[in-house]
Amino acid sequence: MKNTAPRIRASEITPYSTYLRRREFLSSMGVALAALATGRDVLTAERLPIVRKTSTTDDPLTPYNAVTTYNNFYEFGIDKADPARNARTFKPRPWSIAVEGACAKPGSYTLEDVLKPHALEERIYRHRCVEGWSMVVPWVGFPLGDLLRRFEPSGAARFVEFVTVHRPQEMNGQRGLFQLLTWPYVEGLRFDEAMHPLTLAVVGLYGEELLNQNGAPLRIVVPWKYGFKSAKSIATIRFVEKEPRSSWMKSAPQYYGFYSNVNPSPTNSSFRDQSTERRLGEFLMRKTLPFNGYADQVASLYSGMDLRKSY
Ligand SMILES: Nc1nc2c(c(=O)[nH]1)N[C@H]1C(S)=C(S)[C@@H](COP(=O)(O)O)O[C@H]1N2
Ligand SMILES: [Mo]
Repeated sequence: MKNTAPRIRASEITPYSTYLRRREFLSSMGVALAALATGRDVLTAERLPIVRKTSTTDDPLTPYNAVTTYNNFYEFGIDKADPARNARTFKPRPWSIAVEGACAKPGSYTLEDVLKPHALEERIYRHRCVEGWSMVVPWVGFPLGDLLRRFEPSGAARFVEFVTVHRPQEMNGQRGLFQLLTWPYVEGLRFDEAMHPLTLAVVGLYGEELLNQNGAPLRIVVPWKYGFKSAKSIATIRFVEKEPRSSWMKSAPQYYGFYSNVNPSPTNSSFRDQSTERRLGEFLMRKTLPFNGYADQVASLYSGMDLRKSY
C-alpha cells in the first residue's frame, strides 16, 4: 500500500472524543431540526477527524452519488435504489454492540465506547460485488483487529461472527412473507482474516459519517472478498469456535461459500463467471483480479487450501 498522506500537523487532528462532544453540542442546539428541513442529517456533513490516508489503487474514485445510491442492503429492499430511499428513517443512534463468546471482555458496549480510542484513517479500496460490478471507495475507519483485541479473545476464538441489527419496524425488507434471506443478516470471518490489517471497521466514506444505506453506524469492509462478506449496521460481534453459517450460505449454498474470496478462476460455486467485472461509471468490462488485487497481502492466509472447493 502506498501512503498518500503527506504529514498532518498535530493541530489539524481532532481526537474522536472532541468530535463526539461537538456532535452532542450541535444536537443540543437543535441542528437536528435543520436536518428535517433538508431531508439529510446535517451533522453528517461535518468532516470526520482523519489522521492518515492510504490508497491501494490508482483507479479513479467512484462518485459519492453512486456509492450512496447504488447499494445492496436487503433489509431495505432488493433493488439498488431501495436502501437510499427506505433507510432514511432508520436510527443509527443511540447504538450499542453486543460482544459475545470466547473472550475475556464480553458485554454490551455503546457505540461511543467502541469508537473512542481509535484514530480514524481513510483507506481507498476496490469493492467487488459477487453480482459482477465494482467500485472504488474512500472508506473511513480503523483496523478491525485493533477493536477485536480490546475484548481479549481466547484461543477458542477461531472465527468471528458479525450480526446486523434486526429491526423489522425500521427495516421494510425484514417484514413480509417472501424473504430471500433469514434475518438477522449473519456473516463471519476466520479469526486471522478478521485480524488482518486490511480488514476495516468502517464508520464513514468520503470523509463523512456513513449514511444509513451504507451501513451506519458501523460496518466492516473486507476488500479481498465479495461485498456480501462486509456486514452492515453491526449489532453483535461473536467469537466462536465453529465456522459460522452465513445468511447467504443458508439461502443458497451452491452459490455462496464461507470464504468468498474474489476469484476470477472457475470455482465450484455455480453463481456466475467471475473473470470480469463492470466498474460503475465505465463502459468496458475489466478483468477481475485474484483476491480483488490484494493477493500480495492475503494469499498466504490460504496456503495449502483448495480455493476451487473453498469458494
Ligand atoms: N446487513 C447487510 N449487509 C450487507 C448486505 C445486506 O444486504 N445486508 N449486502 C452486502 C453486499 S451484497 C454488498 S455488495 C455490500 C454493499 O455495500 P455498499 O452498499 O456500501 O456498496 O454490502 C454487503 N453487506
Ligand atoms: Mo454484493
